[in-house]
Formats: sequence, structure tokens, C-alpha cells
Amino acid sequence: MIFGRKKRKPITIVDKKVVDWKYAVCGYCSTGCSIEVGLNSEGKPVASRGKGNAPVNQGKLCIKGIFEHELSGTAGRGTEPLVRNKIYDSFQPASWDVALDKTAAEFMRIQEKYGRDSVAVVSTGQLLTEEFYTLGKLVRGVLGTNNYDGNTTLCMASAVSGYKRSFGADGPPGCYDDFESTHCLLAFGSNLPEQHPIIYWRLKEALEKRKFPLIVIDPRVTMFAQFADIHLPITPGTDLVLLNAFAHVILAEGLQDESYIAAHCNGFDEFKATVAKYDPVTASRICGIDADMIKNVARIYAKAPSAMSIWTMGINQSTHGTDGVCGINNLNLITGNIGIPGGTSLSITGQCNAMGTREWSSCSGLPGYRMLEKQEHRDEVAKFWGVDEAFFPAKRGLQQTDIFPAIESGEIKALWIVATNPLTSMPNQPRIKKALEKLEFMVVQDGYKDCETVNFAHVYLPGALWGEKEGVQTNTERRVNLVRKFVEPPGQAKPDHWVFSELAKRFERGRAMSFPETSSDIFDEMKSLSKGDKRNLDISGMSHDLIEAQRGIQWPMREGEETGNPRLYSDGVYPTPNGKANLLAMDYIEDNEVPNKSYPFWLNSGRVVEHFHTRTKTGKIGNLNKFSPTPYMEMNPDSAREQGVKHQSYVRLVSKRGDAVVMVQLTQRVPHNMVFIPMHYHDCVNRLSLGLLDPYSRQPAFKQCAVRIEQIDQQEAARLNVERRAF
Ligand SMILES: Nc1nc2c(c(=O)[nH]1)N[C@H]1C(S)=C(S)[C@@H](COP(=O)(O)OP(=O)(O)OC[C@H]3O[C@@H](n4cnc5c(=O)[nH]c(N)nc54)[C@H](O)[C@@H]3O)O[C@H]1N2
Ligand SMILES: Nc1nc2c(c(=O)[nH]1)N[C@H]1C(S)=C(S)[C@@H](COP(=O)(O)OP(=O)(O)OC[C@H]3O[C@@H](n4cnc5c(=O)[nH]c(N)nc54)[C@H](O)[C@@H]3O)O[C@H]1N2
Ligand code: SF4
Ligand SMILES: [Mo]
Repeated sequence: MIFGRKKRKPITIVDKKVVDWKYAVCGYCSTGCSIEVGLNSEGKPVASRGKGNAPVNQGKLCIKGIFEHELSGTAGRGTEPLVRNKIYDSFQPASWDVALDKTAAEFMRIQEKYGRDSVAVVSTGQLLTEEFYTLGKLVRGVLGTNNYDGNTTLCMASAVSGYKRSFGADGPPGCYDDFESTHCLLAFGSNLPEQHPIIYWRLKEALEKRKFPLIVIDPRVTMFAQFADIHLPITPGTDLVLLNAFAHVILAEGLQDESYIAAHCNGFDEFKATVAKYDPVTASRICGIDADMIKNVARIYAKAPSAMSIWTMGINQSTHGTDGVCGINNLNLITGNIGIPGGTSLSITGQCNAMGTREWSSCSGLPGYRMLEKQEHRDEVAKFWGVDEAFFPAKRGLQQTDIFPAIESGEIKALWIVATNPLTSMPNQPRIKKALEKLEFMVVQDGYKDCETVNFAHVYLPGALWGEKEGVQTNTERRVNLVRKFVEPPGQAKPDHWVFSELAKRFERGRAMSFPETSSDIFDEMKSLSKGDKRNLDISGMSHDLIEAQRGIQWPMREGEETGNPRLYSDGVYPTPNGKANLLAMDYIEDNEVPNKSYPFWLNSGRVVEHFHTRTKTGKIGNLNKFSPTPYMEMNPDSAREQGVKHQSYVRLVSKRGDAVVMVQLTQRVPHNMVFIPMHYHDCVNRLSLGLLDPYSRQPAFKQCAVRIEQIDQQEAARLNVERRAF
């Protein structure tokens, strides 16, 4: 019997006529999949496939990876530098010499007039590590401004400060292989199947071989929550309360690992006294999770022979993001679940090279996780670079979220944006726009000239993108992997490290230093700087060729070792003054914007699988953009009925900051008092968001603020939406 159409055409796979496959690691998320890009006889990228036998993805790719070759030749790329004197004038094409001379001259003029720190630099998690290192060298050794940070403050900053507070240093201690041996997985504020599809596939593979409990904590019924054994729909922003309550139950029932605590932890008594206040009944009133369920989950976790926790933005993007991270670390320390197979605190990172910038960009200090505050680190780097140690600032300067207010107050006069699009991605967009208008000078260095932030630049520098340059990236499990260059950048676009070295030459200090030209020479420089006694971030055993041969290597890999190391802290020794980890006593303080009578809904935001961030890339790939081309919000059908709102109609959302028009998608995914908007659209969720900051990491609480819903004329709304899609 034949089903379906009578005259079915047989499925044919078009022969793309690939003549050569080039090795790369994916340039979207931090999973770090190894890809091969197929080139036809004209050298054009025409196909992508997962690299077989790659430790991360074993030949698999997600939908973004499968179409990644299509990025080559997309519309909107910058092909030549552009300059203008005033922001609303039209841009004039310029040579690199003219654009870089102008940039250097303006930086010098402004620094001379207002001081070194009046020029700020904001970078990204999306350059190659060699480029991050070179930018760090330029900023710390030549420009000398201390107001230097990256978009990672919107993303990973809470995980970094949490790791530092608990363990004494940054660096996720576990790996994906831990799924193979764990006996329980807790996932906080992460939607793994959509945001890290191949890590999710690794988890599913492990679960198919051997079942263990999967518990997802998320106010939304995400795809991940649907797949979980237990879903805890937590009240937004209250994870710390739940974590303290888990610890309360574990200690009250004597389920802790006494010997691990005694041998490897500081601060137990104070910690115990604090969590004593978070009994499950009291906690349940704040975090919205039933007291018996809290006990149940705490027992499952503590009794498992090994248990692990992962988390992403639901934890980091909160007013107690860092405390949430430390709460997770506390849980794993008291149960002895650090550094063992299947036992870890694994922050799932975000951008393809979010780790590379943490390791090597010097944003938070000096390269290789060194600190400005440590004399021996300052001396070491100063000598290595050939600069005066006194030129380095005494301590870290402003972070991204403090740089914009400093523009408002007049402290910062010039801004250099590298590979990030803050006009769309920062909270409270109306305020960001005003700040950018106030600058005396702004440079935007981006692969795409149609990225919204370019509209406020005086100089635009076209950067080469993924596959147009060679270098490494580090993924969530500390695996360093390689992108080979397989295609030329369009027009005059140049690799970012070239731009950094060329700019350095325009300063006297820069001419006195050396800036290697090739990315493997830069890598060699990083290797020798990474060598050292007891350094975890040691890459001295790696090389570009070896990385490709092993399809990615996890640091540390010391000189003489054959491969990398899957876990940190397996010996229970932490990089703190006494070698022990810190248990942290943290009280919950309610400090969010919460719904009230005038603004009765929580506004939650995040991502969808087919888009990446501000869509400069995925908005132009037909097979990705067609799934969600329009700004929309998820809304619960019951509250929609109460508000008189219909499926697929447009509404206006209003917060204390601004308003946005979105299409309504009714779904039970969100609770009655919440709406959810993907972050990908310009002039949308971040016109509404508030972004209160975590006190330690300065990361914005993107996931929580309050809005109300208003009806809007449907034709007017449709017109607004079409205008917005005018890419
Ligand atoms: N397809 C795709 N993949 C991506 C990206 C992308 O843009 N597109 N971006 C990459 C980057 S940079 C990042 S940072 C990651 C982000 O990856 P994820 O963090 O997994 O993604 P989000 O959708 O931002 O947020 C995850 C969840 O946090 C939940 N959440 C909100 N508030 C709370 C809370 O108070 N507590 C808890 N426990 N959960 C809460 C939300 O409901 C949401 O489901 O994804 C990476 N991968
Ligand atoms: N409401 C809300 N807002 C959020 C979030 C949220 O969950 N909710 N999440 C936050 C998070 S976690 C993140 S990471 C940020 C991301 O926010 P952004 O960093 O602003 O997002 P992207 O669109 O990735 O911007 C990167 C830019 O770099 C360019 N680019 C890419 N590769 C290169 C390169 O090699 N060289 C050069 N020169 N340019 C390059 C791209 O074209 C793009 O314009 O958004 C944050 N904003
Ligand atoms: S899971 Fe992430 S790294 Fe892997 S193919 Fe998809 S976007 Fe790329
Ligand atoms: Mo991110």
C-alpha cells in the first residue's frame, strides 16, 4: 500500500560537488562542535557536516551548524572601512590607513584631554583566542585604559565571580563525559535542547545507556523541562532560596560528605548557621516549590553516588546570579561532588569563545587568568611584553554595564565596540541609545555593517568572520579547538588581530612592543605565557596541528603530555590561600522589580534554537530565519482569555522603561503571570528590560522585570513589524 501523494518524487540529495573539506569548530554556541566545511571547485563553501570521531559531537551538528557554510556571502557584510565626522551624517568609504589613523588620532586626542580611562573598549565572546590575547596586549600595554570589558558581562560574569568566590579561580571543573557516570543531574535555568543541542544529545545518549534522575529548575516549561523526571517551576529570581533549602535538608538529615568538608572546605560553621534558616516550609513560601518536593530532591541528590549540576542564564542573569552560582558550588562541595567522574559544578557557557575571552583577553586583569592585583603577575606579564609594570592599572576598571552609565556622566568620551551589538543586547535600550549619542567618538568593528550599533559610530571597521581567519576557541568543557581559514573575507574586511596590531603601530608604545603577525605565532606566545608551576590554564603542550589532529584538547595540557585533562580539582586542592574551597553563607534579599498592579506580568526572556543573538547572522539564513522572522511573545492561554488577547494578534507591552509591539503566541509553556520574549529582535525586549545588576559580577537581571499588556491597532502593529524586519 502506498501512502501520501500518488506520484511521489524520490528524495534526492543534491550533489554539492565538494572537492575539499576544511576543519573548523562551530562559531555559534559554546558546545564546541567540530565541523567540516565543504568547498566546491571554485573554493566556495557549499556544505557543512559534523566531524566524525570528534570528542564533542561525534559527527552531529544542530540546525545552525548544518547551515553554517551559508554565512559566507550573506548580505550586510562590511567590505571597506567607513568614516564620518558626526553620527547622523552619511558614512564615507575610506582606506584602512585613513580609518585607523583617524581612530588612533581620536583616541590620543581624547586620552590627552580627559585622561587615559576616558576611552573605553567593549569586546565580545566571539573572536578567536589569539585575537583576544592581541586585543588585551593592545589595551593593557598600549592604550592603557582601564575601562575595558566584554559582552561576557551580560552572559558569563556571574559564573566567573561565583567560581572565583567558591574555588579561588575561574574555570568550569567538569566535562560532558560526566553525563556518562553521573547518578543525578540538576539543571538550573538552562534550556539545553534549544541552546546547546549537541550537549543535550550527549546527555540523551548517556541516559539511554543508563537511566538517572534529571531535574530541571525553570519557571517556564521549556523543552528541557518537558523531558525531565522532575520539573521545579521556581518563582523567578529565587534559586538561592531553593539551594539554601537543599543544603538545609542535607545537613539536617546528615546526608553530607563529612570527610570531604573537613579536608577540603572553609567556612562550614557559618554556612551551616545560615542555611539553618532555610527550612523547606519557609523556603517554599519564597521560591514556590513545595516543601516535600524540596526534601525529595535534596535526598535524591545527596544519596546519589555521584551527582552533577549544570546551569546557564536562568542563574547568571539575576540580581543574585553570583550567589546562585556559589549556592550550586556549596551543594556540590557538601556532597563531595567536585572533580570526580559524574560529580561537578558545570557552568554551561554561551558564545563560541566565551571561555577564550575569560582566559586570555585580559578584560578582568592580565592574560592567562592573571590578576592586576598580584605583584608577581604584573611583573611577569610586563617583562614578557616589554612594558613598564607601573603602566598597568592597580585593579580592574569598569565593566560593560558600568561603562554606559559612565558615558552618561561624562567620564567616558570615546568607545570602541568589537564584535558585539549593545544597542540590541543591553537592557534598557532607550538609555543606551542616549548614552551612545553623547560620545565624542565611537568605533564599531563588526563583520556586518548593518548591525544596529553601527548607526552610532564615527568609524566602522569591517572584521573578517568565522572561516575567514585561523585560530582557536575554548568551549564549555575547557576544550581548545581550531578554526582553519577556508575562505577569503569579502572586499577589504580584515581579521580582527590584524586590526589590533595595525592600530598598535600608530602608538609609540605599540611600536616598542612586538605584535606577531600569524595566528600560530600568537598562539606560541600564549603557550609560553601559560607555562608555570601549578598553573591550571596551561596550554604549553598544544599546537594548532595537534588540536586539529585530536579534534580539540582540554586544558590543562602541559608540555610533554600527550593530551588534555578532563577535570579540575580531582585532588581536592583549590587555588585559594589554604588550598581549600569556600563554603559561602548567603542570605536571600528580595531586590528585583516584581509584578504589581500596574505591571502585573513577569517579563522573562531568552532564546530559540534557530536564532543566534541579535540575528546579524541567523536573520540572513533562510532556513533559520523562516521559523521565527517576527518578534513574538509566549503567553498563557488562560491569562490571554482574561485580558481579551487573541492568538497571533499584536499587543503592546509596556514597562517603566519603554514599550514594544509583539505578536502573541499562546502556549502553556509560560505560567499565568509571565510572558516570555526571545531576545533576538531589535527594538523589542530590551526596550522593556531593566537590568538591575548583580553586586559581584555586574551582570544584568535580564530574566526578571514587570510589564503590562495593552491592546493595539492591528494594522498599525503589522506596519511596525514589517519595518522592523527591513534587514
Ligand atoms: N540557538 C541559540 N543557542 C544559543 C544562543 C542563541 O542565541 N541561540 N546563545 C548562546 C549564549 S551566548 C548563551 S548565554 C546561552 C544561553 O542558554 P540558556 O541560558 O539555556 O538560554 P535562555 O533561553 O537565555 O535561558 C534559559 C532559561 O532560563 C530560565 N529562567 C528565567 N528566569 C529564571 C529563574 O529565575 N530561575 C531559573 N532557574 N531559570 C530561569 C528561562 O525561563 C529560560 O528557559 O545559549 C547559547 N546558545
Ligand atoms: N533581554 C535579553 N537580553 C540579552 C540576553 C537575554 O537573555 N535577554 N542575553 C545576553 C547574552 S547572554 C549575550 S551573550 C548577549 C549577546 O549580545 P551581542 O554580543 O550584542 O550579540 P551578537 O548578535 O552575537 O553580537 C555580536 C556581533 O559581533 C559580530 N561578529 C561575530 N563574529 C565576529 C568577528 O569574528 N569579528 C568581528 N569584528 N565581528 C564579529 C556579529 O556580526 C554581531 O554583530 O546578549 C545579552 N542580552
Ligand atoms: S550545538 Fe552549538 S556548537 Fe554545535 S553545531 Fe549547534 S550551534 Fe554549533
Ligand atoms: Mo551569552
